[in-house]
Amino acid sequence: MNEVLKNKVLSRSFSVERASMAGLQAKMKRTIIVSNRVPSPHEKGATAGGLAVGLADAATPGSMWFGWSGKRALETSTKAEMVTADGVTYATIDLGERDYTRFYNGFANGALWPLFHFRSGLLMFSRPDYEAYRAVNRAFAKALLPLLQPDDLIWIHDYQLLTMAAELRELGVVNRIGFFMHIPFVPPALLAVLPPAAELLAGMSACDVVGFQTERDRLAYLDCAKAFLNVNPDREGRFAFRERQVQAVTTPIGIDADRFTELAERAELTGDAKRLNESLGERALVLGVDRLDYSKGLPQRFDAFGRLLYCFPQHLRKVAFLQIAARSRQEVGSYQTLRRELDRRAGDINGEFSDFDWVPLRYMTHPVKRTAIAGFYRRARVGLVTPLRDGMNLVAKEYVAAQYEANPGVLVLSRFAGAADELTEALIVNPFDADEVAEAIHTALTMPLQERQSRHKSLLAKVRHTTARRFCSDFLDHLNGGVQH
Ligand code: ADQ
Repeated sequence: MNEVLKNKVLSRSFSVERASMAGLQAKMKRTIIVSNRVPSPHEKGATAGGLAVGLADAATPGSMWFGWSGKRALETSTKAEMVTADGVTYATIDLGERDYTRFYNGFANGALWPLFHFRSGLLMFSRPDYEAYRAVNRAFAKALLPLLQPDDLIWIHDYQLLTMAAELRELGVVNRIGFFMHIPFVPPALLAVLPPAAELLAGMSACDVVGFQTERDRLAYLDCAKAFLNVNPDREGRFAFRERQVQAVTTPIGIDADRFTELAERAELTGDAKRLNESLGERALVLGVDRLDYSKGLPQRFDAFGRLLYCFPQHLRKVAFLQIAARSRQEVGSYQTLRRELDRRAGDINGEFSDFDWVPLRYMTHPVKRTAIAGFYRRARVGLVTPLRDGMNLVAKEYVAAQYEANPGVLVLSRFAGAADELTEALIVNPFDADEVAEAIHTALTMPLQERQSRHKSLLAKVRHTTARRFCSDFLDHLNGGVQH
């Protein structure tokens, strides 16, 4: 996974208003955030509105953020390096080169990522990779141990760290531990494909609270727990496991919507937005923004755009599709294949439909500044968010927050993104059906203003309700034992 992007996601996710969180923490205990990558305070300002803004809100004074520094060394470090900035302690360890390859590229991104995105055919399992995964989770636990205080709340994030809680328990840690799964969860029949399925579930279930993006994911986890751990969850999703009570909760992630709207407003005035405008002229913009990842359904999306041009020729020369697909995980083979596949399909579509003064599909893989992206969303008449499977998908929420309320664009959203559970006023599509997606783009391009406004109004209200701040406080309330799901 492109770790810089991932950090942005996490950073924004922890975007908790300082005042409110400070109050919360006074009532509660110190929060230790644990994630595979930790945003470095030195990266501040590196990208306008990205890490810089995210970091400011990521963790509140007094809290600690623990994880991998992003650096590779000869061996995985046993002791964390500490940096304090704005009252937040960043504690990081380096990963040994071999651990990085096997844990990160191997088991996390070569086995867990495809499986949890329902792509068992892409799963590459090897025992040495899995052993390295366990070893890195153990190394994280050991390096965190000396930093812990008795009352700390430990909040572990995502699929790279499924077994860390179990390692902490092994080391005698009795603090409350929470885990949040940012990506989807799979039903038992699919999890069974993974040889250490039961061990991974046991690892997660060493927590007090296990959180998911959607109710579907939470129920899938509970089904797996029943099937593999032989437990018996109650109606609230609580079950006893190894003398502890585990509770599964749904706490969907969000964005700081108001701040994103402001960013989009400011972005309109930038050179990037102006250049895009000049290049488009009067044409309607259809926009996709994703990491270059096979879960995002990019080849299918390109095909759908091709079908639009073929089936609805009234849009020829009147529309332009821009796909921003930031390169990620280039060391994993399936990502290299995807890149070649997209190059080919983009070439096919442009070869078929381009004119001497019009290129229908633009596709770029180099990084784009966050402000520029916000401005592009605002200019886009259609936001195309069509992953084949996605935990949530924050691009869908950012697109909604960036629109002009008086003249908003239309979101076309995959039913397999977690965001589709909330954002029901989008045009919901099956991304595997190119004709259905093409029809939805056509509907979006021809939708009357009043309908666009009314759909957008409902969507914006939802994006402003389920914010990053709410995500954090809901989860931490559960972890603090304050709220029952
Ligand atoms: P991701 O798979 O990375 O996150 P997503 O939620 O869409 O997916 O977040 C991507 C973020 O990166 C967005 O904030 C977007 O603006 C930004 N981004 C994308 N392309 C970019 C580019 N080219 N340049 C700069 N920024 C770019 C995982 C899960 C998701 C879940 C999140 C958070 O896969 O399902 O929503 O975590 O939980």
